[in-house]
Amino acid sequence: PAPRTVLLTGAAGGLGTLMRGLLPDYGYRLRLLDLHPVEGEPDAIVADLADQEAVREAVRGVDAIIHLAGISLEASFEKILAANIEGTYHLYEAAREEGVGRIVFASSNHAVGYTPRPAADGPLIPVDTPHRPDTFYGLSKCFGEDLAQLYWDKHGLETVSVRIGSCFPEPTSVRMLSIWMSPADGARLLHAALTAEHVGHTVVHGSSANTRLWWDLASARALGYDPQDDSEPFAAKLVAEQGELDPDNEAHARIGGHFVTDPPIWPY
Ligand code: NAI
Ligand code: 15L
Repeated sequence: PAPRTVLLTGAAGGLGTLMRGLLPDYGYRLRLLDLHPVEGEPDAIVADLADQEAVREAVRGVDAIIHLAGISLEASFEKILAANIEGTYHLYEAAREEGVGRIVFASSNHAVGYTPRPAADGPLIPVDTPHRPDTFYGLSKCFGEDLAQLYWDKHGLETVSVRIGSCFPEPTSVRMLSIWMSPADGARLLHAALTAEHVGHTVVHGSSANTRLWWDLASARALGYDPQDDSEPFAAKLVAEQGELDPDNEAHARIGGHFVTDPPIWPY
């Protein structure tokens, strides 16, 4: 049976806000959690992932968890350690103790950010490409994926790790044209990840069916994901403003974009 009550962590964030708008249409009842109050949602749980008791209470009784909470850009190792590494561990431990069967984990392209972007006519990046984190942030996503594998192998707790490209209402850079995931496709992919049978620990790339796609969507499609969007209608304007990607520019040569530079250059 499809899961009904789903805990959405990081509900106050950009992606959390988009997904809490879209997922109820798929029939989910969402329980929301964030470090900060969630606008217009007085019942949302306001808690830090550092608070193990609060996390355990938050996961109690849900059918599945969508784990978006955490630091979403590069930060000091200490901050990443607390929010993304220890915080994700607390969530998995609470899920194991409370018998929650499945987590959808928001991993990131930055877990493999040093992977060279494929040539226009070259093969797409496969989902089993080795971890090549481009930041402490990306490293925390590698940890999350490995934690998910451990909890599947040892405890039978299932996870779909979604290596999200860029999920925003519109792509804002030429790089993003290749890894953009429209919010509507994001909701489609989360729904597939929540409902596919026997996922064990499955890693998928999270993007729309972009003309300029860099990575393989096969494992996502195998879950039943059928992306409907393509970034190409945004391409002409972005290329006119920013030019095509320059292979001699360090920040254009790898899929992590500007996260690979030291320090990362913002905005990306
Ligand atoms: P965001 O920064 O807008 O939202 C993250 C939310 O997590 C915030 O509301 C924040 O308050 C909450 N949070 C941070 N630390 C917390 C803690 N210790 N306890 C409880 N809540 C905490 O980020 P966004 O863009 O919404 O991303 C959501 C997730 O998806 C993140 O894990 C991010 O790494 C991942 N992701 C997002 C991508 C995107 O394109 N938006 C791309 C790849 C991955
Ligand atoms: C991410 O992992 C970030 O959370 C998001 O803010 C974007 O920077 C995205 O990757 C990206 O690479 O565009």
